[in-house]
Amino acid sequence: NRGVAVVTGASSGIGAATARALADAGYDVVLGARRADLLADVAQQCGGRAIPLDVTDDASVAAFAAQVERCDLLVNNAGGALGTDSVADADLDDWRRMHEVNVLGTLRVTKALLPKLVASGDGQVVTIGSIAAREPYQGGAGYNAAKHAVAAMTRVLRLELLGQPVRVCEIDPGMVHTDFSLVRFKGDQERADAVYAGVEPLLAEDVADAVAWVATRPSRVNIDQLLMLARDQTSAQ
Ligand code: NJP
Repeated sequence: NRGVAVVTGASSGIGAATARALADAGYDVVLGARRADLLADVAQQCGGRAIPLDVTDDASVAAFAAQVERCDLLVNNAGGALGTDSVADADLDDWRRMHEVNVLGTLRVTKALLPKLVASGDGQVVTIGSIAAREPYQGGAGYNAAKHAVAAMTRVLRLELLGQPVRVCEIDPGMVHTDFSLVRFKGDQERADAVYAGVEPLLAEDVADAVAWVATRPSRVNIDQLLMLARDQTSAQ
């Protein structure tokens, strides 16, 4: 047994696949997200424990963290994009939401579980960032900005923890076939499908495998950053 892994946004996509992969790798998995039905299904698939979590809500994060007695691995996965605004047409509500979920959500959960990660004696934080943090693309300024902030916070966290028994990694996926684009385009399936035109996207399981690989390196190894693209994807898609 490798201890307890906490996965945020575990109700679908990369988070759900990661919960399953970490259970297969020998972790007891704690799953958090808002959609309770989906979360319960995934928890059942991986023999894990589902706890309601809204990473944008201080009280929800506090209640979640209070129910996690031990944490050896935190996977900050909850996140996503909203809208396709140019800077000139930016929808401030979409921007606020993207920053709340991706940036402040990651901050809230990490801050709440950090004492338990240190107490683990071999704690790890794996944050799911994005290619958007490396190659900004047109039409996604708000999401690009949010994931840049996540990347900066993650790298500073690693520096803050030097000398303490906690490793910190960011995995930056490119195109992955999940509900990400459907959420981004607010339910417009046609626009969501158009994103993948000409490129076979990664599967959620591909990213989950990477999380499990990072998590199971010997404790002397810190994989700082890992960029994963679909084979035919340009770096700015
Ligand atoms: O998308 P999706 P992915 N509190 O929509 C949860 C990044 N990424 O798996 O609360 C708590 O299937 C939501 O759960 P629920 C992306 O930015 C993706 O692709 O029940 N949880 C769901 O489980 C994100 O960081 C691509 O609605 C909240 C999960 O987040 C990560 O990958 C490319 C929440 C989203 O699952 C997983 O996204 C890339 C909240 N307030 C980066 N709000 C890609 N797919 O192409 C949402 O570069 N969630």
